Amino acid sequence: MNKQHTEISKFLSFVLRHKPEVIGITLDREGWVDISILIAAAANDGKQLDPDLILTVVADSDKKRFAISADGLRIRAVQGHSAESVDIEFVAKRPPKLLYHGTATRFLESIQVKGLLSGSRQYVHLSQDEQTAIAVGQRHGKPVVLKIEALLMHEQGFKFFQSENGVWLTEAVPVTFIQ
Ligand code: HQG
Repeated sequence: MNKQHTEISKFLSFVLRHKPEVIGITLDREGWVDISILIAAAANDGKQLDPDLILTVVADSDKKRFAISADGLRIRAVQGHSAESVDIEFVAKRPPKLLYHGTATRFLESIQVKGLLSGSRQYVHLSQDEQTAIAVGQRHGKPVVLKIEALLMHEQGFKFFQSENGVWLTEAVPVTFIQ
Protein backbone atom coordinates (compact mmCIF):
# COMPACT_ATOMS: atom_id res chain seq x y z
CA MET A 1 0.00 0.00 0.00
CA ASN A 2 1.41 3.40 -0.89
CA LYS A 3 1.06 6.48 1.31
CA GLN A 4 -2.04 7.75 -0.46
CA HIS A 5 -3.77 4.38 -0.07
CA THR A 6 -2.88 4.16 3.63
CA GLU A 7 -4.34 7.63 4.17
CA ILE A 8 -7.55 6.67 2.40
CA SER A 9 -7.74 3.44 4.42
CA LYS A 10 -7.46 5.44 7.64
CA PHE A 11 -10.10 7.88 6.44
CA LEU A 12 -12.44 4.98 5.57
CA SER A 13 -11.83 3.36 8.98
CA PHE A 14 -12.66 6.64 10.67
CA VAL A 15 -15.94 7.33 8.87
CA LEU A 16 -17.10 3.71 8.44
CA ARG A 17 -16.33 2.62 12.01
CA HIS A 18 -16.47 5.66 14.21
CA LYS A 19 -17.69 9.05 12.96
CA PRO A 20 -19.81 8.90 9.79
CA GLU A 21 -21.55 12.11 10.90
CA VAL A 22 -18.33 14.10 10.45
CA ILE A 23 -18.82 13.97 6.67
CA GLY A 24 -22.63 13.89 6.92
CA ILE A 25 -23.30 10.28 6.01
CA THR A 26 -25.32 7.66 7.86
CA LEU A 27 -24.54 3.96 8.00
CA ASP A 28 -27.33 1.39 8.14
CA ARG A 29 -27.49 -1.10 11.02
CA GLU A 30 -25.23 -3.49 9.14
CA GLY A 31 -22.71 -0.69 8.62
CA TRP A 32 -23.30 -0.19 4.88
CA VAL A 33 -23.30 3.06 2.91
CA ASP A 34 -23.62 3.65 -0.84
CA ILE A 35 -20.20 4.16 -2.39
CA SER A 36 -21.58 7.05 -4.48
CA ILE A 37 -22.90 8.80 -1.35
CA LEU A 38 -19.57 8.27 0.40
CA ILE A 39 -17.67 9.72 -2.55
CA ALA A 40 -19.94 12.79 -2.75
CA ALA A 41 -19.73 13.39 1.01
CA ALA A 42 -15.95 12.96 1.02
CA ALA A 43 -15.64 15.44 -1.88
CA ASN A 44 -17.54 18.05 0.17
CA ASP A 45 -14.95 17.43 2.86
CA GLY A 46 -12.07 17.99 0.44
CA LYS A 47 -11.21 14.29 -0.04
CA GLN A 48 -11.03 13.17 -3.66
CA LEU A 49 -12.10 9.54 -3.97
CA ASP A 50 -13.35 7.55 -6.92
CA PRO A 51 -14.77 4.04 -7.19
CA ASP A 52 -11.56 2.50 -8.58
CA LEU A 53 -9.47 4.03 -5.83
CA ILE A 54 -11.85 2.73 -3.18
CA LEU A 55 -11.88 -0.77 -4.69
CA THR A 56 -8.08 -0.78 -4.80
CA VAL A 57 -7.80 0.23 -1.15
CA VAL A 58 -10.36 -2.41 -0.15
CA ALA A 59 -8.54 -5.12 -2.11
CA ASP A 60 -5.09 -4.13 -0.81
CA SER A 61 -6.07 -3.71 2.86
CA ASP A 62 -3.65 -5.95 4.76
CA LYS A 63 -6.26 -6.85 7.34
CA LYS A 64 -9.20 -6.93 4.90
CA ARG A 65 -10.87 -4.19 6.95
CA PHE A 66 -13.62 -3.40 4.42
CA ALA A 67 -16.19 -5.26 2.36
CA ILE A 68 -18.05 -4.37 -0.84
CA SER A 69 -21.65 -5.57 -1.18
CA ALA A 70 -22.44 -8.31 -3.69
CA ASP A 71 -24.01 -5.76 -6.08
CA GLY A 72 -20.84 -3.68 -5.91
CA LEU A 73 -22.72 -0.57 -4.80
CA ARG A 74 -22.06 -0.38 -1.06
CA ILE A 75 -19.12 -0.50 1.33
CA ARG A 76 -18.71 -1.22 5.05
CA ALA A 77 -16.04 -1.84 7.66
CA VAL A 78 -16.23 -5.52 8.69
CA GLN A 79 -15.42 -4.91 12.37
CA GLY A 80 -13.96 -2.41 14.82
CA HIS A 81 -17.02 -0.14 15.10
CA SER A 82 -17.72 2.32 17.86
CA ALA A 83 -20.60 4.08 16.02
CA GLU A 84 -23.74 3.24 17.96
CA SER A 85 -26.00 3.29 14.90
CA VAL A 86 -24.22 0.18 13.64
CA ASP A 87 -25.19 -3.20 15.04
CA ILE A 88 -23.95 -5.88 12.70
CA GLU A 89 -25.71 -9.20 13.21
CA PHE A 90 -22.68 -11.43 13.49
CA VAL A 91 -23.41 -15.16 13.59
CA ALA A 92 -22.37 -16.70 16.90
CA LYS A 93 -19.60 -19.24 16.42
CA ARG A 94 -17.76 -21.83 18.51
CA PRO A 95 -14.24 -20.52 19.12
CA PRO A 96 -11.04 -22.58 19.29
CA LYS A 97 -9.80 -23.61 22.75
CA LEU A 98 -7.51 -20.60 23.01
CA LEU A 99 -7.65 -17.13 21.49
CA TYR A 100 -5.09 -14.38 21.99
CA HIS A 101 -5.37 -10.73 22.98
CA GLY A 102 -2.50 -8.39 22.27
CA THR A 103 -2.23 -5.42 24.57
CA ALA A 104 0.43 -3.21 26.16
CA THR A 105 2.10 -3.98 29.49
CA ARG A 106 0.87 -0.66 30.89
CA PHE A 107 -2.75 -1.95 30.72
CA LEU A 108 -2.06 -5.21 32.59
CA GLU A 109 -2.74 -3.96 36.09
CA SER A 110 -6.18 -2.69 35.15
CA ILE A 111 -6.96 -5.79 33.05
CA GLN A 112 -6.08 -8.03 36.01
CA VAL A 113 -8.75 -6.24 38.03
CA LYS A 114 -11.49 -5.57 35.46
CA GLY A 115 -10.89 -8.23 32.82
CA LEU A 116 -10.90 -7.22 29.16
CA LEU A 117 -13.39 -4.46 28.37
CA SER A 118 -14.40 -3.28 24.91
CA GLY A 119 -13.86 0.40 25.78
CA SER A 120 -15.16 2.64 23.03
CA ARG A 121 -15.55 -0.26 20.59
CA GLN A 122 -18.49 -2.63 20.59
CA TYR A 123 -16.42 -5.76 21.26
CA VAL A 124 -13.14 -6.96 22.67
CA HIS A 125 -10.98 -8.06 19.73
CA LEU A 126 -9.22 -11.40 19.90
CA SER A 127 -6.73 -12.94 17.49
CA GLN A 128 -6.45 -16.53 16.33
CA ASP A 129 -2.66 -16.58 16.62
CA GLU A 130 -0.02 -15.08 18.88
CA GLN A 131 1.86 -13.34 16.06
CA THR A 132 -1.17 -11.24 15.11
CA ALA A 133 -1.81 -10.46 18.77
CA ILE A 134 1.73 -9.12 19.19
CA ALA A 135 1.18 -6.74 16.26
CA VAL A 136 -2.13 -5.57 17.76
CA GLY A 137 -0.48 -4.99 21.18
CA GLN A 138 2.44 -3.11 19.66
CA ARG A 139 0.09 -0.33 18.56
CA HIS A 140 -0.30 0.61 22.23
CA GLY A 141 3.25 0.21 23.60
CA LYS A 142 5.39 -2.68 24.84
CA PRO A 143 3.32 -5.65 23.70
CA VAL A 144 2.15 -8.55 25.81
CA VAL A 145 -0.06 -11.41 24.70
CA LEU A 146 -2.84 -12.75 26.92
CA LYS A 147 -4.21 -16.26 26.36
CA ILE A 148 -7.97 -16.42 26.59
CA GLU A 149 -9.82 -19.65 27.49
CA ALA A 150 -12.30 -19.04 24.68
CA LEU A 151 -13.86 -22.48 24.42
CA LEU A 152 -14.42 -22.62 28.17
CA MET A 153 -16.12 -19.20 28.00
CA HIS A 154 -18.26 -20.40 25.11
CA GLU A 155 -19.27 -23.51 27.06
CA GLN A 156 -20.35 -21.26 29.91
CA GLY A 157 -22.63 -19.23 27.66
CA PHE A 158 -20.46 -16.35 26.48
CA LYS A 159 -21.07 -15.54 22.81
CA PHE A 160 -18.26 -15.37 20.28
CA PHE A 161 -18.40 -14.00 16.76
CA GLN A 162 -15.91 -13.97 13.91
CA SER A 163 -15.88 -11.08 11.47
CA GLU A 164 -15.28 -11.57 7.75
CA ASN A 165 -11.60 -10.77 8.18
CA GLY A 166 -11.03 -13.44 10.83
CA VAL A 167 -10.98 -11.22 13.93
CA TRP A 168 -12.78 -12.85 16.89
CA LEU A 169 -15.17 -10.69 18.89
CA THR A 170 -16.76 -11.05 22.31
CA GLU A 171 -18.38 -8.49 24.58
CA ALA A 172 -15.97 -8.76 27.51
CA VAL A 173 -13.57 -11.26 29.05
CA PRO A 174 -13.78 -11.80 32.83
CA VAL A 175 -10.46 -12.18 34.64
CA THR A 176 -11.01 -15.88 35.35
CA PHE A 177 -10.64 -16.76 31.65
CA ILE A 178 -7.37 -14.89 31.15
CA GLN A 179 -4.20 -16.96 31.53
C1 HQG B 1 -7.12 -2.42 26.41
C2 HQG B 1 -6.90 -3.06 15.06
C3 HQG B 1 -7.19 -1.28 30.63
C4 HQG B 1 -6.98 -3.42 25.31
C5 HQG B 1 -6.39 -4.35 15.65
C6 HQG B 1 -6.45 -2.55 24.18
C7 HQG B 1 -7.60 -4.98 16.28
C8 HQG B 1 -7.89 -2.41 28.77
C9 HQG B 1 -7.09 -1.20 24.44
C10 HQG B 1 -8.55 -3.84 16.50
C11 HQG B 1 -8.85 -3.10 29.52
C12 HQG B 1 -8.20 -0.86 23.48
C13 HQG B 1 -8.79 -3.60 17.95
C14 HQG B 1 -8.93 -2.83 30.91
C15 HQG B 1 -8.98 -3.79 27.50
N1 HQG B 1 -8.09 -1.91 31.42
N2 HQG B 1 -7.06 -1.51 29.32
N3 HQG B 1 -9.82 -3.44 31.72
N4 HQG B 1 -9.52 -3.95 28.70
N5 HQG B 1 -7.99 -2.87 27.51
O1 HQG B 1 -7.59 -0.22 19.77
O2 HQG B 1 -7.85 -4.78 20.64
O3 HQG B 1 -5.81 -1.90 12.35
O4 HQG B 1 -9.82 -0.34 21.00
O5 HQG B 1 -6.10 -4.45 25.69
O6 HQG B 1 -5.81 -5.18 14.68
O7 HQG B 1 -6.04 -2.98 20.49
O8 HQG B 1 -7.80 -0.81 13.35
O9 HQG B 1 -8.50 -2.40 20.73
O10 HQG B 1 -5.06 -2.45 24.27
O11 HQG B 1 -8.22 -5.96 15.51
O12 HQG B 1 -8.08 -2.58 11.61
O13 HQG B 1 -7.65 -1.28 25.77
O14 HQG B 1 -7.96 -2.70 15.90
O15 HQG B 1 -7.35 -3.23 13.78
O16 HQG B 1 -7.62 -0.57 22.23
O17 HQG B 1 -7.55 -3.34 18.61
P1 HQG B 1 -8.40 -0.79 20.87
P2 HQG B 1 -7.40 -3.43 20.18
P3 HQG B 1 -7.26 -2.08 12.70
